Amino acid sequence: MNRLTRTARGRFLVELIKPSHYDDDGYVIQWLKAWIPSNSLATLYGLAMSAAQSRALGESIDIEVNAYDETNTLIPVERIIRRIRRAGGQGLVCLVGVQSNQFPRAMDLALQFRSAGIQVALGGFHVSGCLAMLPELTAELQAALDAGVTLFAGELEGRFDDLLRAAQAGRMEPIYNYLDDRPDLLGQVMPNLPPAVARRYAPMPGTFDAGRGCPFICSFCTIINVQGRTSRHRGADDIAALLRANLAHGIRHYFITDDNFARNRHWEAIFERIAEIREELGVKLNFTIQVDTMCHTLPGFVDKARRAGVSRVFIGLENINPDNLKSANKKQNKIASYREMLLAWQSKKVTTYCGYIIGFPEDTPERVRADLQTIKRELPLDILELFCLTPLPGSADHRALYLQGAPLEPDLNRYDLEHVCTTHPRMTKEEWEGIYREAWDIFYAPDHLETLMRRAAAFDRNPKRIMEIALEFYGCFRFEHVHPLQGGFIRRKIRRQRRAGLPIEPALPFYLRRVRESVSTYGRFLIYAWHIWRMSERVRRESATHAQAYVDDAIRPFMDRPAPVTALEGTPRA
Ligand code: B12
Ligand code: SF4
Repeated sequence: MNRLTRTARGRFLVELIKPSHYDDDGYVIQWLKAWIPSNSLATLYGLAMSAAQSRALGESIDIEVNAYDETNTLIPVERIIRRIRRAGGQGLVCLVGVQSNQFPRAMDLALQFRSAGIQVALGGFHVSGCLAMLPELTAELQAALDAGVTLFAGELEGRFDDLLRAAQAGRMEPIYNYLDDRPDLLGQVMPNLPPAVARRYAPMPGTFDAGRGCPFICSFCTIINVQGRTSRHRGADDIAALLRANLAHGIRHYFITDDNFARNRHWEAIFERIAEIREELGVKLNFTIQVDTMCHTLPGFVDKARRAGVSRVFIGLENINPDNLKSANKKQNKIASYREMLLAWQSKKVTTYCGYIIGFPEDTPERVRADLQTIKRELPLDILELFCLTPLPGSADHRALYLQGAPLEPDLNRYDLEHVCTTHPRMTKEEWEGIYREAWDIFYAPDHLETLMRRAAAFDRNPKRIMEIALEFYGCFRFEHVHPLQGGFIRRKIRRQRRAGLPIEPALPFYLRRVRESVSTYGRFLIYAWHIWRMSERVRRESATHAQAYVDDAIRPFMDRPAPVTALEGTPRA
C-alpha cells in the first residue's frame, strides 16, 4: 500500500485487481509464483500512483492504491470491502485488463463487491473488443451493467483522474467508450508494479509496453481493432528512466509486451538507449520481445536487439500452410523465409519461442501431424507454443461468426486458446481438441527434444537452456494441464474459490484429492525433469568431445545446401 501523507483529512481507495480464470473444474488458476507479470496491472498501477502523487482528488484527499494479480495472490475481498467502508465508502474497485476468458471470474468478484455497495469499474480487451466490433451490447456486458458495474472501453492514459473524480462523487457513467480516441503514448506514465507485487513473479518480474498498434490485418487478431493499426510508442528516455529506477529493486528481466516490437516505429532508438544503459552501468538487463516473421529483414534489427540484451523472442509463426495463412489475411508471413529468420536469431544465441495455431480451415489431424514433422525437420526453433484458433471477441473472425449466428461457445471462460469455441469445416470438436493435445506430444517427443539440444549446442548454447524451457512449457501443459502462458510455480487451488454455481466441496475429500493430485503432478514432473536433465548432460558432454559439429537440414548453412531442398523452401522432399 502506498500512502502519500498521513496528515490529510480524507482517503480514497483504489483497489486494482487483475482477475485470473477458472480451470475445467471451476477452480481459479493460481500459483505460488506466476511466470509472467501482468502489464495491464502495471499500467494501471502507474496511472493510479500518478493520480495519487498529483493529488487528483484535491489537496485534502489521500489516494491509496493497492494492486493484486489473482494469478499469484488470493484476493482479500472481505478486507477490501472493510477498508473501503472504513473510508466512508470512498473507493473504487478496478477489475483490470479483463480478457474474454477472465470475464466470468471478474464478474464473480465484481458481484461480491457490488453486493456490499462498493463501486466497481471493469476494463480490458473483452469490453473493448466487444464494443469495437459488435453492433450491440452482448448479454454478459448487459448483465454487468445491470449489476451496477461500470464498463470502460479504450485506453485509460489521460483519463484516470476524471474517472476517479466521478467515482468520488458517486457519479460514474455506466459506460465509458474512448475507442475512437486513442492516446499518444509519448510522455505517458510508465507501467510499474510495487516491488512487493513484482516479487510474486519469477523469473521475469519486469514489464512494459514500448508501444501499441500493429499495421497488419490478421483476421483472428483483436489488437488492431482495439489498439489500432498505427504504431504509437513510448519515449526511449521514459523507458530508460524506468529501467534505472527498477534496478534499485533488483529488477533486470523484462517482458516488453508490444504485440509486434518490430513494427514499433521507434524500435531502433529504444534498443540503442537500452544498450547504452547496459554498457554504461555494466548490468545484464534481459528482455523478451514479440516480433513478426519478417523482423530480420529490418536492417540491424537482430544485431541491435542482441546488443540491447534481448535473449528471448516470441514469434507468431501461426502456421506453415500458405492457404491457411491466406485465409487468415496473414499475408506478411513468408514461409520460405522462416528458416532464415530463425537462423538469424540462433546465430545471436537468442532463444526462439514460436506460436503455432491449430484449426485453420485446411487443417485436419493428418495434415497437422505432417506439418509438425516438417517443422521438426526443417525449422531451427527452440520452443513451439500451440494454440487452438479461437474467435476472440474483438476479432474480425468473431464478428463474422456472431453476425452470421454461427455456433459460438457460450462460456467465455473457455476462450483461453486451449478450448475449441466454434465449428471447423474438416474436423469435429473432438478431433480438433485431440490433435491440439497430440501436437504438444509430437513436438516435445524425446527424440526431438534431443535434436533441439544438439542444435543449441551447435550454436554454442547450453543444451540445459532447452531442458529448462521444455520443462516450463511442455511440463506445464502435460502435468499441470494449463497453457504455459498462464503458468507458474506450484499450483494453488483454494477450496472456497470455486466458480459461482458450482458446489463448494467438503473439506476432507477436497484435501485428500489435492494431496493425491499434487503427488502425482509433481512426482511425474520430477521424473520427467530427471530424464531430460540426463539427456542435456549427455548432449553437452558429446558436443564438447565431438570434433565435428552437429548439423541437420534445419541448421545447415544456406550456402552448403543444393537449393531448393526442402518442403518449406518450395520443392517437396522426395
Ligand atoms: C502481455 C500479454 C499477456 C501476458 C501478460 C498479461 C497482461 N494482460 O498483461 C501473458 C503472457 C501472461 C498473457 C497471457 C494470456 N493472454 Co495475453 N496479451 C498480452 C498483450 C500482448 C499485451 C497486454 C498489455 O499489456 N496491453 C497493454 C495494456 C495497457 O492494455 P490493456 O490491458 O487493454 O489496458 C488498457 C485498457 O484496456 C484500459 N483498462 C484495462 N483495464 C482497465 C480497468 C479499468 C477499471 C479501467 C477504467 C480501464 C482499464 O486501460 C489500460 C491502459 O490504457 C495483449 C495484447 C495487447 N496488445 O494488449 C494480449 C491479450 C490481452 N492476451 C490475450 C489472451 C487470449 C491471453 C491468454 C488467454 C493466452 C493463453 N493461451 O494463455 C493468456 C491469459 C492468461 C493471463 N493470466 O492473462 C488476448 C485477449 C483477447 C480477448 N478478447 O480476451 C490478447 C488481446 C491478445 C490476443 N490474442 O488477442 N498475455
Ligand atoms: S501480426 Fe500479430 S498483432 Fe499484428 S495483426 Fe497479425 S496477429 Fe495482430
